[in-house]
Amino acid sequence: MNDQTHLIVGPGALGRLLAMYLADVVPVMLAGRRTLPAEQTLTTAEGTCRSRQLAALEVDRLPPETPAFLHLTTKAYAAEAAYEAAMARLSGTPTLVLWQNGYQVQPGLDRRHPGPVLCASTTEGAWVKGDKGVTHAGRGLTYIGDLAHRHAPLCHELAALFGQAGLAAKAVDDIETRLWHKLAVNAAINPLVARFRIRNGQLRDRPFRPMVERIIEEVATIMTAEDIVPPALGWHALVWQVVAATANNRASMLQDVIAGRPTEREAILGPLLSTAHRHGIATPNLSELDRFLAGDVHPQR
Ligand code: KPL
Repeated sequence: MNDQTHLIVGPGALGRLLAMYLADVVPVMLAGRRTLPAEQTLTTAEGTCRSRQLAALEVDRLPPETPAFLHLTTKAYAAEAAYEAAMARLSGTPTLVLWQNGYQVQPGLDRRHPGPVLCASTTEGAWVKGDKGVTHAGRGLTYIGDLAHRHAPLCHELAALFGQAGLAAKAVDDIETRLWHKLAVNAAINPLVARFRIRNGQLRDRPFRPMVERIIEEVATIMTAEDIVPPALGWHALVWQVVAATANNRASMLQDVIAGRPTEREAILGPLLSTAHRHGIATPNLSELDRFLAGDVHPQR
């Protein structure tokens, strides 16, 4: 590892996607709880295939040299532990980049990390192909910003680097708002599709459509109380636009439920429910989905 290295901790679909693109322009190291084969294949969104050797190792075996950037690309619930494991190995303080969904990990690690902390919100679509590769399912856009509004040059540097590597990215000064917008979309789509085990597009049909509408109403009320700037389209149009654009997708939370993995319930619904509680807002629909995902309610139609 040298002082230009980008260390990516969390070798799931997003981590591997970033590694395969960034490795064209900077030294990259990919770390996880277990070792992946060094030879990784990227199937691009255009359908071409390319392979490369990546430095892939276990977090517990990371060398002490401090990378320039530490990208945390784990699921939200695994981020704190991954951060601790990586930082315990490094001798210095890298710039930390948080790629998690929701708005739970970001404020906590922003306070805790002694160096600069950037947040990324991406619409890149990817899935893993076993241990050996990643498919770039759909091209998206990544917004990069920092909650403290102190690191604009670093955000621009990183966005430019992603551009050189072939991934569209933009430095923004309102990343908090963008994270809340993504959280709102995730809250309106993910718990319902996970509960009813349906693809995103089926939310447009009965009996799901009115359920989505009720969730959007609750989310919009919470956002207004918290002074989150609404999307230019409005909350309803934003959600339905994403549903249409991802109609054929099995959302990440549905994939987690099917695979018996933990879900990002706490990172997505947690900030909404605690904000609602603080403002005295009733959230019967969000709360019921939260209880279902926590395992307290059995599925019913
Ligand atoms: O981000 C997503 C996810 O799957 O987590 C959505 C927008 C719901 C697309 O499937």
